[in-house]
Amino acid sequence: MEHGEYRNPRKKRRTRCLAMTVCAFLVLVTVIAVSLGLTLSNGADKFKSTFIAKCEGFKEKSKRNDCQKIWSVFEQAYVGRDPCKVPMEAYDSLIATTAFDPACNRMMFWSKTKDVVHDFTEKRDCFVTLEDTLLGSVLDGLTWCGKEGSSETFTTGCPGWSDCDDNPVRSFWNRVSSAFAGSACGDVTAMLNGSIATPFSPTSIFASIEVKRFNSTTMKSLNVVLVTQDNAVTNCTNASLKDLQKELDQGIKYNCKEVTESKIQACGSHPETPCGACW
Ligand code: N1C
Repeated sequence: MEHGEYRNPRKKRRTRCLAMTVCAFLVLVTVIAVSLGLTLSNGADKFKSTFIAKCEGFKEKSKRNDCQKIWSVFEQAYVGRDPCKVPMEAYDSLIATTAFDPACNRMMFWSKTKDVVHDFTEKRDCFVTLEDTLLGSVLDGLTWCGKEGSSETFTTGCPGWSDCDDNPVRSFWNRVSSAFAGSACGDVTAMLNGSIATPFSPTSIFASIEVKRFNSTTMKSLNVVLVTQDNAVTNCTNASLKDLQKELDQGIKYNCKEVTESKIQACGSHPETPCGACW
């Protein structure tokens, strides 16, 4: 054996060991990247399939909805856009493709009382909230956004409610609430929270969008149910409720009644009592 061909076995082992480490590292990186990619795209696919499934499960008398069409009109509102630059008008065509069935005398609005209201409306089929309509029921509780230069829907990393005004979720609720309130007719009910200092809060969707859309040509009265705890904090003389009366279109009658939460719960558990007779 010539001198130059001599190999140090320890050096050889070290080289092999290094190669294996590099290899293992590369495999690990690939596995992480692939699974991250899958999780992200699964998130988006899952969002679309949730949307379609909820949409198809939504039962409307006499109507079958084209949920694929509704999905594609929906995603056009935010896909490929900066998630802080989606104004409420972006959902105009969505609203146009999914008109509300008017439910005169049974419409229920709310602010800061979501749980009490839905607990009640689930048990008794007396009132219709926005979550009982197709779009409201499909999108309640979901988060979504797009990204510039991408054709995907994202469900994580989206701007939060207060990060920017024109985010896809906030603009959606503003737009759909505006349409829902615009269709209000007859005697309308609103459940407000009597356990907070300002039940009619200017920053709420109820105050900033819905009340402004109430129209006396179709609406007869607004009946506020102020939901109180047994030790009431606020009553119907609350200053913010005076503002609510001032905001209302002349010609819409205003009523306010304090009702304890326990009474509303008891009401919900007696489905045999006629609607509305509970408070
Ligand atoms: O800001 P709010 O209440 O006054 O909005 C409530 C008001 C209701 O009358 C509904 O018609 O606006 C409509 N609405 C919804 O139906 C709705 N479902 C789920 C507004 N927001 C809705 N959400 C979510 O609740 C939404 O993502 C936002 O975060 C809250 C607003 O609730 P709020 O402040 O108690």
